Amino acid sequence: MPTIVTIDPVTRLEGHLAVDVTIETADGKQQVVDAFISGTSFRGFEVMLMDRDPFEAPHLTQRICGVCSVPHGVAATMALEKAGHSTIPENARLLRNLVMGANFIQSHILHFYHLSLLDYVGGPSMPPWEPQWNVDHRIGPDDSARLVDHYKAALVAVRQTNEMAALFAGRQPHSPAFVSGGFTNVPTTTQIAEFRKYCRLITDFIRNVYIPDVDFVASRYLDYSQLGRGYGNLLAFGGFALDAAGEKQFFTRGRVTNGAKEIKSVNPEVITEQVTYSWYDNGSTNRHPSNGVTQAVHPKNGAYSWIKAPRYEGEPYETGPLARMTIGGLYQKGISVNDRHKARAVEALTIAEALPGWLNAIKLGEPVYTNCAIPAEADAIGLTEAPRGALGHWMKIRNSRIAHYQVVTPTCWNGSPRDDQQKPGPIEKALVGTPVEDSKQPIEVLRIIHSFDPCLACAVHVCQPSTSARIVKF
Ligand code: NFE
Ligand code: MG
Repeated sequence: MPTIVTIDPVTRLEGHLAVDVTIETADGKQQVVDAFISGTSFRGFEVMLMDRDPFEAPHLTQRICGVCSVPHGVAATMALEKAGHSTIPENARLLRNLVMGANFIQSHILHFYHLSLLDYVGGPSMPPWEPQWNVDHRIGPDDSARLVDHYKAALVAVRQTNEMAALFAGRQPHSPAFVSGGFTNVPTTTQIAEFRKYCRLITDFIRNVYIPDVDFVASRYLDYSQLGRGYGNLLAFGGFALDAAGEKQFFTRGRVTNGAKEIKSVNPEVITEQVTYSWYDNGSTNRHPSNGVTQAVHPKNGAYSWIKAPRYEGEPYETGPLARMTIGGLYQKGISVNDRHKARAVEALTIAEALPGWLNAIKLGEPVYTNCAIPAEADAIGLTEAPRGALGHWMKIRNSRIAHYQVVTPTCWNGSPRDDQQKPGPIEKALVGTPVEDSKQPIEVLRIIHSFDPCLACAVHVCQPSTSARIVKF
């Protein structure tokens, strides 16, 4: 007899997510046979942007999130600069990369220590370590105590990465420095020297604490190198521009299908968002984002999420550090829970090691801004990478106002519900086949969901209020 277990909210992620998993017993073992991921809050930024001055797009879209605001600023300014046929100065490109690099690192450290580690390690008898499920924690008291210390050290590291980004960005999150045409801050020798100091501290932390901790936890949970694979489809738009036109990117654009070795090209024209199972008007399903519509319909028969279902040529794709590192040839092991954590840590180090080069390339006294005249009419697109994966902004300008704006975030890809063909989203698929020891405390489900680092809205951290999952049907 199948059991449907609901976890609502799934905590230790950004925003509001719920999951229903169907658990069945096969060969004497319980396992997940189906999963439904639901984004439970409506934000409506795309609607809010309508009829605004296009110049506001980087500032408003950064408010989508408190963790990944920087890439939204980058995507929106890229779109505006495409509209204005404007090429930003070298210094602006470098400053954007430096701020976005610090932003990625803070997100990755925060994710491992503050959002994921509690799935694997028992901590002191106090929040946020309690209340906690009584599950298979395979790490002994001494190692747990060390990891709890690192949890605290990681709070400092996260603060440092935010301070580091704010040196150039003015503040974090939601920087006013991201403007079409460049950057508002003129860097000084003091800022550069300070940023360099933070680089050293953070690189040390990633190399000597974060990566060893990821390896250590994985060594105790080796079965998670086989769990949570999903479709094996990986997608990256590419990010961190290496030239003025943004043609060359530090993280490359590409696509992998079904875990194959071949890196395929990406054609953004074949992306659509499907809404049969989302609380949006069915008439708007399967549209390219340049033509997409955000028309909320709630309640709606069969729908179960506020997330739309982005698809590439009709297929679901996982996006994020594992996709980027695999596509860039920087990580080539597998696709699993442990691989996602490791690829994220490898990416943090890769970025930390790139930062000094970008810092050294800044030319003091050279411009950070060039005028970018936005035309009265334009169709524009900004594709980049955010910590959680491929990010796209599609904009139409008419009569000098925003006439259309669609954002497809990484978690739309990863956390999407069924599409028009009933094909589950990547996290839903990754959950299927997962063995579950105790359906009242399905920690395995949380470990898989957290490995994707989902973000459904801005940061809300809540303690799991009850000690068991809610079983809603038998
Ligand atoms: Ni709110 Fe984000 C990232 C974007 S959402 S954290 O990374 O875009 O998936
Ligand atoms: Mg959208």
